[in-house]
Amino acid sequence: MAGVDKFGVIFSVAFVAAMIIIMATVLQTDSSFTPSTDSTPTQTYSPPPTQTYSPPPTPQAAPQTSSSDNLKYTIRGGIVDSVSPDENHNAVKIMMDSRLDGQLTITLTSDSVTPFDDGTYFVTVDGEEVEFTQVGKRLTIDFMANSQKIMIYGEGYKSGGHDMNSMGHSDDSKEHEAMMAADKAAADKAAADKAAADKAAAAAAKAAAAAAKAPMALTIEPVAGSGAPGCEPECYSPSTATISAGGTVTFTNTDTAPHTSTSGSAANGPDGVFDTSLIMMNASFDVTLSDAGTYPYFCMVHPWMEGTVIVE
Ligand SMILES: [Cu+2]
Repeated sequence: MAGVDKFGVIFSVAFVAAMIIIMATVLQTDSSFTPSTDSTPTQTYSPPPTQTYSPPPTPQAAPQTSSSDNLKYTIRGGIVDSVSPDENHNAVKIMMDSRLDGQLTITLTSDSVTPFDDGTYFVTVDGEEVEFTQVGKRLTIDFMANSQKIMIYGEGYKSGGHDMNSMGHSDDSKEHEAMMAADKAAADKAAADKAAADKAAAAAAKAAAAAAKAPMALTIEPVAGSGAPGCEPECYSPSTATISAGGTVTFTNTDTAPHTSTSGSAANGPDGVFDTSLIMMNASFDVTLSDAGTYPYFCMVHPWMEGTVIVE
């Protein structure tokens, strides 16, 4: 019942206000009006000529809504708390209290928000765009129960004079700023993406370099039959091997003949860096090389056997 009482009070206020206006204009002296608590809550604006439900706003209703700040409207399903210009948004703001699904019909004036170029407006109810019916400047807007705010957006505002144009431009520049900000964000993101890509590429290159880095250990063996000439220049396998500094080369003899791997060359003899001495079949000898460089070697037994170890 509290809700009904509240409505009743509001009806009373609206009623009395309407009557005062009527009395002022029509010089009626009847002061016996009492608020009708029987009005249904769906009909906020009760019968007085100030607000009618007849779709076409009749001329006789005009005097009661002649105020330039007071747009003419009718509503059912709720009550209007206020109708005010929202010049910052080139809109008319209607604050309302609705308990039921309802409908607001409002007639905009040349003093209120002006329509977009195509003569239409953009309407939201509680921030959601809604469909509406427009006949001339009269808009009929359906709303759901408990809706609180209807906004009617247009191109501009005439009531504010030329300030409204700059207001419009202000919005444009805000949009522009937003676009600039968006562009900058996109550019920043692109830069960040590129940086990330570069970083990934660098990491990949580093990984590739690491993968390409010479091993710390490898095995070299004489090819089968190298005990007789004819295997050159690849009598060792691999004949040129690369290891990392500090790495170890394991010379393994998989051939039937004994061989050596002796640093130096057949032509100039051993240089004294390393010498496996004679390695018998299935035996091996490890050589660790700490210093980067290119180390040629040969087989003391079979001088046609020559190879190279590269230390990186
Ligand atoms: Cu040999």
